[in-house]
Amino acid sequence: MAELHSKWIMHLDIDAFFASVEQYDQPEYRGKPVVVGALPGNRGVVATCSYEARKYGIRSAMPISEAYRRCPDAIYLRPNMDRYVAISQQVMITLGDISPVVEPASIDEAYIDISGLERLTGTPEEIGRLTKLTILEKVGLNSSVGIGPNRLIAKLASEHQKPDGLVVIRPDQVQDFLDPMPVSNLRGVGPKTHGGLQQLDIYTVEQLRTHSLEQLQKHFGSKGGQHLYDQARGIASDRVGTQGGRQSISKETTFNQDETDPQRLREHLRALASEVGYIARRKGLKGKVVTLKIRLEDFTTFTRQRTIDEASNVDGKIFGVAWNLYQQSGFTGYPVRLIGVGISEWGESSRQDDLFDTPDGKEREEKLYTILDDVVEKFGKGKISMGLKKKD
Ligand code: TTP
Ligand code: MG
Repeated sequence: MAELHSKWIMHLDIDAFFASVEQYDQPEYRGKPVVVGALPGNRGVVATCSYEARKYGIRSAMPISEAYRRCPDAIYLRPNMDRYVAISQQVMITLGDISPVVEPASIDEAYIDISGLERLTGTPEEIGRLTKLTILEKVGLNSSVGIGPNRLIAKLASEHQKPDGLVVIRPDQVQDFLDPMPVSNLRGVGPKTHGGLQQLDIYTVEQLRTHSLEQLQKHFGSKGGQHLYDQARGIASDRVGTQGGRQSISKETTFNQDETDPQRLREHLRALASEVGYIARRKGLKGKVVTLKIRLEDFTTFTRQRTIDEASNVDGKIFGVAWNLYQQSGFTGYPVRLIGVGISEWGESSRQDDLFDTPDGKEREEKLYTILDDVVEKFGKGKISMGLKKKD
C-alpha cells in the first residue's frame, strides 16, 4: 500500500538549450561546435555551446576569447532571446500535456509531478521516455530527464547522464546514487561551503554522511548544516506547483550605455539593495539567499547566489553580499547592460508552498502561463526584444 502514496517527481532540462535551438533552426549547424554568446573579437562570454563545442572544453561563462582560442572553427552566434523564450513556452505547454502539475524552474527546465500517472501512462521509465519523445517530436529538442522520489533526486538524476539522459532512481536506490557524488553536486554548495567541506576532508556525499547534524551545524550554521545533512540522505521536498506568495524580492537597473566602471556599479548595487531591503521590511520578510544578476551587452544573463548565515532584510548586509558576489563573479571590467540584486528563501515566514490541485482545461493553461510569465520576467523579455531591435 505504501507504494500508492509514494511520489514520483520528474525533472527535465533541455540539452545545450540556446545552441540546440540554433541547430534546430539551421540544419547545417547540426553536429558542429556552436557557441552562443559574444562574438570573438569582442569582450564578453559564452552563454552556452553545443556538446560538440564542449569537447574543446568550452563552457558557459567562459570568456569568448578563451573559447575562440580553444576552437576557432566553431560557429559563433549572438543569442536570439525572443526565439528561446517562445520555444521555452512550447516546452512548458507540451509538458502540461504529460501532467497537469508543471513548475518551470528556468528557461529550459521544469519539475513535473508524475505521481499516480503509472496506471494511465506506465512506469516512471515509460513516462520519462514518452516525455523525451514528445518534446523531441513537438519542439524538436533533445532533453535530459531525471525521475526520483523528490525534487533533489530528480534534478541530480537529470544532470547525471547529460545529454539525452534518462535516469530513474527508486527510493531504495537513493543512497547508492548519492554516496559517490562529489558534494559540489548538492544544492547550495557554492565556493564558500565547498571550501569549508574540504577543510573537513569531505569530498563525497558518503563522507558527508559520516558527520553528525551537530557537527555540520557548527560549521555551516543551523540552516546550512541541516540542509547538507538532509541532502546527504536524499531528504528533500517533493512538492511541485506554483509557489504561494512571493518567491523573491528583486530590483534591477538597465543602463542606457553599458557600464564598466566598478565604482558606479557599486553605487547602483547599493541603491538597489536599499530598495530590496525596504520592500522586504515592509512585507516582514527576511531572505536567506542573496542573488546578484548581471546581463552583458549581448543579453546573456548570469546569476550568482550566496546563502547567508542568518536571514536578513538589512540594506547593508544585502549590498555587502551582492558586491562581494560581483567582485568574485569574473565579470569585473566587462560592459554590463543590467545589474540586479534580490533576496529569496524566506527565513521568517510561515507561508508554505501552495500546491495547485490538478486543475484542468483553461484554468490549467492560465496557471501555466502565469508561471511562464515569471520565467519571462526573470529573463526580461520586454527589455530584450526592445534592445535587440535597437541594436540590430
Ligand atoms: P542550462 O540548462 O544551464 O545549460 P544548457 O541547456 O545550455 O546546457 P545543458 O543543460 O545541456 O548542460 O541553461 C539554459 C540556457 O540558459 C543556456 O542554453 C544558456 C542560458 N544560460 C545563460 O544565459 N547564462 C548561464 O550562466 C547559463 C548556465 C545558461
Ligand atoms: Mg539545459
